[in-house]
Amino acid sequence: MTHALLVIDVQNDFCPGGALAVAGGDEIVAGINTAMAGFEAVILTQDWHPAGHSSFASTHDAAPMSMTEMPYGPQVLWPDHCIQGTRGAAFHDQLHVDRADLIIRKGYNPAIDSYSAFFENDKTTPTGLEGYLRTRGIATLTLVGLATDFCVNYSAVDAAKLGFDVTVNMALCRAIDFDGSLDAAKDGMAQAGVTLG
Ligand code: VGL
Ligand code: ZN
Repeated sequence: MTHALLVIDVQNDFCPGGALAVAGGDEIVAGINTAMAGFEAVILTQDWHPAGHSSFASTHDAAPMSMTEMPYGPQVLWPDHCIQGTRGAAFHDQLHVDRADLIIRKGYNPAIDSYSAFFENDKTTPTGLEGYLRTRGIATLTLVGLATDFCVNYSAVDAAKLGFDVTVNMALCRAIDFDGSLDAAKDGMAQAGVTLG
């Protein structure tokens, strides 16, 4: 059975100095590179927004980190980040990108944010990752990356709901931890049957 490492959004904008910096985001890169050797498959995700994306506070003349109501439900409004083709959207320079079998981009739909590697935030539009994993015979996933409470959390919960055997290696993740989001994410992942390692 093939065991894959799913590396979530280890991009410059989520590292110190970036537009949506996660504290210690760069500290996990060396450990992720080392961990890659233990997996038959390595898959990277890349947050990849067009300029003026609907998840950006600037698009709504709103304050960053405020909430809005989208047709698909509540949505945090973020600072502009991971704009397609920019340095902020690029992977951290030290990440072993060459080891990846697949790089899957998400968040490119202007009207829908996409935290999860599997479904956009409307919870119905698929990214195609499920089909890729199933056709490769991958049933077991370990997740690492940024941010624990958003894209790692949503990806892990969706993967578990889809029937994958899911572990999140918490030592190789860092969180935004905004308004209790980290505790809520841990509870949600545990409830969904995700192993927090
Ligand atoms: C993320 C907020 C907005 C993440 C992406 O990678 O966790 N968070 N876009
Ligand atoms: Zn984003």
